Amino acid sequence: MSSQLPELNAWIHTYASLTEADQVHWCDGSDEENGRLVKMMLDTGDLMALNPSSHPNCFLHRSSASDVARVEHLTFVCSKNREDAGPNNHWMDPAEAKAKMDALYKGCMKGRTLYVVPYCMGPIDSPLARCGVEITDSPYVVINMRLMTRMGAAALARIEREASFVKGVHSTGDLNPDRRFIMHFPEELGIQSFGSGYGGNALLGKKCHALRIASWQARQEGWLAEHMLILGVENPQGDTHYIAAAFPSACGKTNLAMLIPPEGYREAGWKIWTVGDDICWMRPGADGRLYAINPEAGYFGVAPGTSAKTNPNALAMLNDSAIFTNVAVTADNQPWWEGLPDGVPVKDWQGRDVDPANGPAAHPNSRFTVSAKRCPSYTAKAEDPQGVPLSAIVFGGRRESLVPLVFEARDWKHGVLVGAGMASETTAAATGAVGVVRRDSMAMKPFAGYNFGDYFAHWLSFDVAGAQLPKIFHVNWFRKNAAGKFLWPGFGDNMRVLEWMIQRVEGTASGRVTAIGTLPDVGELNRNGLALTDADLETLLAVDTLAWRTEVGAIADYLEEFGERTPQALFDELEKTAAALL
Ligand code: GTP
Ligand code: SPV
Ligand code: MN
Repeated sequence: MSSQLPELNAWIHTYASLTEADQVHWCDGSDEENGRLVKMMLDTGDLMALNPSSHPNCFLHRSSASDVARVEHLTFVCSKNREDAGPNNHWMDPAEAKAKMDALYKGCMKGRTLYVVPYCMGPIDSPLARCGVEITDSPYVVINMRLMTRMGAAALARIEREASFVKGVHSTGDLNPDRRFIMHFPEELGIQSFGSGYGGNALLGKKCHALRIASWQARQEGWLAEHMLILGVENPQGDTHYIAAAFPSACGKTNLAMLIPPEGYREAGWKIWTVGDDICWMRPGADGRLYAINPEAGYFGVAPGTSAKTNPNALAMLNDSAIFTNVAVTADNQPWWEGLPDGVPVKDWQGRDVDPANGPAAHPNSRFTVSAKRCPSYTAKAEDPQGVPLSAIVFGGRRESLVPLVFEARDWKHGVLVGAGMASETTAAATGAVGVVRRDSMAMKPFAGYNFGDYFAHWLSFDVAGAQLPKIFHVNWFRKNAAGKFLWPGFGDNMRVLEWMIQRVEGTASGRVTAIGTLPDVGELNRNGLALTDADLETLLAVDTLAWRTEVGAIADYLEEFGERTPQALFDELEKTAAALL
């Protein structure tokens, strides 16, 4: 097979030759194709069937033990000018990077099949959507891309029509971490990945395309590509507000996106609708509001911590047609991870007999892949080609101290500063130390495809006459007490914070103005049915002036790192906060 687009055929031909692939298979995304690939992987042991009565059509994949998360130190933005990648990215000269990758790709698919995976990020008929083609030698990548994107014949038709697409090349290679690179060529809309079969390193539509390349494209074209969930909050009157929220990896996007409100809210008629759980592309509409689409079609979510208590919607969608990666299994082959109250794991994520001496039974970054349509709170609005209008944008991180439960930025400019100054404790979603506080502007530190200084300026540029921009908030579900316990119950109870945000949007909550922004005034957060002491609530909503002065200084130092590219407006805004803290 081939396509009607000569440029695409020529590119495939180049890589089929270079990699010396045995055969080339153009993926059509059909059920038959998926069935054939699954059967093949069951035969080779790449997949293991899970219990067919409890988990029909569900499979387990175990990745190589040294290939379990994104590798930020091996991820490069190869722009022509080093300054365009910025201090927030690792940079390599494009020619040098290509030479390195060509050498790795040479002959790497001998005896293997090269899969051509055409995909569309976003509803197939949306003007906000963008397409790509991933070349891969991993059937696991193919079956995941089929769930995570609109993959196959329809995407290929759009690519042939538009004659523009992101070119991604991926080979698992020999999985040697010393020969592993994830390269991005934003000027050419190109991605080259080698040596990993895991998540964001290998499913190129996700972080590589939909964030690193797309953020670069978005800057040129006047939109934003962000690491954000999108949800709809429907009130008892039937009106829905859409909210997008950026939290760093493994900091609660999937959970918030499919939250089930507390009982009192449900009885009153509140509902949460899920549009997306990880990535948001947005642009101003004719009415000046920001309209958002979820470019993905599925969820690649963190398994540990997912339970009927924390995230019942996620649990419900995982009992059919899901792929699990690096979870543990019970004696009767049900998937298992830390945080599930029932079931006893017998094999750990590496297939060994469970032994607490080996650490958790499921890898802390073990994941599930599932179609978005399986989520009970899925809304057909996720397919709206125009996207959904945003009422609020939320930033948040994992901060055991200092940062209050919620505050609202003074205006857009201050909101951009709040996003730029965000910090969070690192998690298992990337290799490296866990629990270290680092700056992670807009949760995009690992994903912005260009200089953060330019990125902040791009954010500021949306504040023009006639714009009806969303209000900007910051949240922190992760404050701890002296004993190291979370102060805020989180999960479904985060609904209480969402309600306050909507009251602010609608102008029905007055709030309490502080130096860092507006917080809920006494009594404004709905505490019905909540076991939270007054003292704990006070801690959660306190602004420690002295500690914030230190934080403001740290944010100033951080913004200085981007030199002249940091917009002066952010320093001016920070100065306002500093003055208010005196
Ligand atoms: P990525 O897929 O890596 O981008 O992660 P994510 O931001 O979607 O995070 P996710 O919702 O999967 O949550 C990650 C971890 O944080 C899980 O173990 C959750 O149980 C936990 N978590 C999520 N929300 C809350 C919350 O409100 N409070 C507390 N304490 N933990 C939470
Ligand atoms: C993240 O790390 O933010 C993820 C998982 O969503 S991955 O696809 O590996 O990037
Ligand atoms: Mn993510």
